[in-house]
Amino acid sequence: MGEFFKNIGKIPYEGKNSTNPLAFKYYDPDEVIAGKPMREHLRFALSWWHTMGGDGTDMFGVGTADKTWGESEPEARAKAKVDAAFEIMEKLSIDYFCFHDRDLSPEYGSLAETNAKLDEITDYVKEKQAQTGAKLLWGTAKCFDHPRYMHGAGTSPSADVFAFTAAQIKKAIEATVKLGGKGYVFWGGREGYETLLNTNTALELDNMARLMKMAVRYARSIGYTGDFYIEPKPKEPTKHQYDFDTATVLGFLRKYGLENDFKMNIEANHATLAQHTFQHELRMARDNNVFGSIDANQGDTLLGWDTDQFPTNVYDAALCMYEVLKAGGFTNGGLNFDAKARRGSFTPEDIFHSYIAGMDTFALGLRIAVKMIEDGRIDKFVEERYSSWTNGIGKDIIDEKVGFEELEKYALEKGEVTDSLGSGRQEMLESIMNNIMFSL
Ligand code: XLS
Ligand code: CA
Ligand code: CA
Repeated sequence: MGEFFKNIGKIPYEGKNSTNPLAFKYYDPDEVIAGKPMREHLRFALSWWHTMGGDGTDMFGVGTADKTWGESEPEARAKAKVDAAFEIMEKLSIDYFCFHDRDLSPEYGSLAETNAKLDEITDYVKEKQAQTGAKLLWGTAKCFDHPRYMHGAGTSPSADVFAFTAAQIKKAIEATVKLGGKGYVFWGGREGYETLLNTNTALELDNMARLMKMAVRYARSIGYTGDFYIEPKPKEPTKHQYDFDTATVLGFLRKYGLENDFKMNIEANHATLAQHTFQHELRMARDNNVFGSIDANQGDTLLGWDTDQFPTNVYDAALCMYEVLKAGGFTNGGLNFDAKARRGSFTPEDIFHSYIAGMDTFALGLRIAVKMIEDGRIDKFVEERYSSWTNGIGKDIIDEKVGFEELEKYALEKGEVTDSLGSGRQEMLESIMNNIMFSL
C-alpha cells in the first residue's frame, strides 16, 4: 500500500498565532480542558461517503475531484479507499469514522455476492483498526440510492422492498458490531412522501416502527450494546420526511415504545432545513434524554437545500458544545463531519483544509463553551429568571399541592402581576456571549 498524500505530513497543533494553513490553531488533541483531553470531548469522526466517495457531482455537472484512489475495479478501489481513509485519519488525529454499507463496498450482482464482498472489506478495515486504533463511531445502511428504494425502504408500499431493506440492515448491523461500533443510525433517506394522493401514511409509519423493532431485537440478540439513532431531517430527497425534527421523532418513538433504544443524531444542516437552530434541536434532545450524536456541518442560510458544508461558524459551534457539555458530554456519540468540500475545492489537499477548518471550529466552540459555563453569568441569569418556582406558589404548583381553585384564590388576592416579571435581557446576554467569545 502506497502513501496517498505524500506532500502532507501529520497535522501539528501550532496554536492561534500560527499562519501555517496545514496546522491546527485551536485543536490540541491531548490538551486537557474541563477534566478530559479535547479528543475525548470532541470524538471527531470522518464520514466515509463524503470524504472517500464524494467527487463533487451535482445536479448540474459531473465530479471535479478524483476519488478513484488510483483504482478502476470496484474491489481494488474499495480497498484503496480503506488505505486512504486510515491515512487521512492518522494525519489529522481523527479517532473515529462512520460509514454506510455501500460506501465501504458497492452493490454487486446479487445480495449474496454484495454481502460476501462487504465481508472482505470489513475484514480489511478490522485489520487496519487493530494496527492504528481508529474506531467506528457508527454504521448505517444506504437504503435510498438504488432504484428499488424509489418509493422508500421501510416505508415502501412494496412488502418485497421492506424485506430487502430488512436484509440489508441486518447485514449493516452485523458489520457495525464486527467493527466495534457503538452507534447505528437510521436516517430516513426516502422514508417520506411526495404526495398524499398516493400514500397510506398510517401503514407506512407503522411499518417503519416494525422495521426498527426488528433491528433492535436482532442487534441485541447478536450482542450489540450500543445506541440506535434516528437522524431527523424535514425534507430532501422527499418533499416530506417522516423524521422531520426531534419533536416529531420523539412523538413517533413514544407512540411505538421505541424511546428506550433510540437517541438522536442531530445534524446542523437538517436543523436549519427544519427552520430550527442547531442549538434548538440539541436542546430538545437533551431535555428529553435522547441526546446521542452529532453530524457536524452547516448549511447556507440563503439556500434551501442540504449543502453539507464543513462547519466554520464558531458561534453555532460554541452553542452546540454548550449543549453537549450540559448534557454531560458524549457517551457513545461524537462529532461526525457529514460534510463535503465545495465542488470548486477539488484537490487532495482540500480534504485536509476542510477538516482542519471544521475541527478547529469545534475545538474553539468547546473552549468557548467551557468558558461560558465557568464564567457563570448566563447560567446564573437563567437560574434567577426561574426563581419563582423554587418557593411559594411556584413550588406548590410543581409539588402538585394546588389546582385551579387554589390558584384562582391566589390570583384574586394578589392582584395584577407586576413584581416578578423582570426583563429578559436578551441583548445583555448576547453581549456577554460576545465578550466571552472574543476574550479567549
Ligand atoms: C443525508 C444524511 C446522511 C446520513 C446517513 O442527508 O445526512 O448523510 O447522515 O445516512
Ligand atoms: Ca447526516
Ligand atoms: Ca445532510
